[in-house]
Amino acid sequence: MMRKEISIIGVPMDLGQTRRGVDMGPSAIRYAGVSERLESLNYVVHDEGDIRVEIKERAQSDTESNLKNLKAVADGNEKLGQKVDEAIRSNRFPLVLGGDHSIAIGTLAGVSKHYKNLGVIWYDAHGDLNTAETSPSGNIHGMPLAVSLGIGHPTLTNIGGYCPKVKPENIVIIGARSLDEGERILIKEKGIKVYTMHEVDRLGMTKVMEETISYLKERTDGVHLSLDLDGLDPEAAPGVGTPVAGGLSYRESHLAMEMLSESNIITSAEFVEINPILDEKNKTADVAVALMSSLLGDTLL
Ligand code: HAR
Ligand code: MN
Ligand code: MN
Ligand code: MN
Repeated sequence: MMRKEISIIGVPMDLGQTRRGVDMGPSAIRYAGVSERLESLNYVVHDEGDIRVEIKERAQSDTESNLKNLKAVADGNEKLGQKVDEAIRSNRFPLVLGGDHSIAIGTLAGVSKHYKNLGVIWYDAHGDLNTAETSPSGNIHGMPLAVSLGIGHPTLTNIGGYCPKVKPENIVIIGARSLDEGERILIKEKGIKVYTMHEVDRLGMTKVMEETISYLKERTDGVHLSLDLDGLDPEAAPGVGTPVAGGLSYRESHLAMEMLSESNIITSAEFVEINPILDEKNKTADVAVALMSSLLGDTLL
């Protein structure tokens, strides 16, 4: 069910990884005209501004694990969770602008308490299913999906005061093409549904989305879309910190958003990992806004 009012929540978070610039994502998306675009689709748009996030210079890493900037990432996500929760209570559709993907921890903390069986579509080149133990980097943006399953450091899994946020059978990953060993094991162990690029090539995006939608419709009472721009091919979305070749095209991504719009299953969304410093004339933010617009019912693209 699509709400008529939208809360835009910016999260200038760059502490879940090490490249500078992704904290400017919300600003770039606003500059690309997100509010105007959604207003033209007849939504009432409330831009709630940005969540306060600690600056990198003042953040500190965990002393007992490899988790970078642990406390500051947790604090930002705690605040985000509360803001998202408030938006839903006000009957608004939460549209969260990242920021690196660690912010999905907070978004899901806010969304998930409103649904018995929240579904999650993870549109991403990566699985983001690492833990401190399996992570090759210690970057928390490679961990949010595991954290939401209740797997990871308690400082992260307990954000929002409850754990877990999602069940493995309610998750669908789309676009994966860079999975670490520990992530593969977790996917198998938990039976998480994954459409890697291989499956997208084989089945085509139409079939992938038809299957995803009917799978989630059967078992969930709300679906969150977590869209990492690096799920798209670097040619379509160059402004990301961890680009991986061979990704989803601009057209495939629009088709996916349009099918989600028609299905009416999406109840919240976030668009993450846009790094304006690495971008080409705000191309990636422009793509993000075009995809948001398709997701929310624009049939012109
Ligand atoms: N899997 C790698 C890690 O854990 C890379 C994660 C890449 N980051 C993202 N997330 N952009 O999707 O470090
Ligand atoms: Mn990601
Ligand atoms: Mn990614
Ligand atoms: Mn179209």
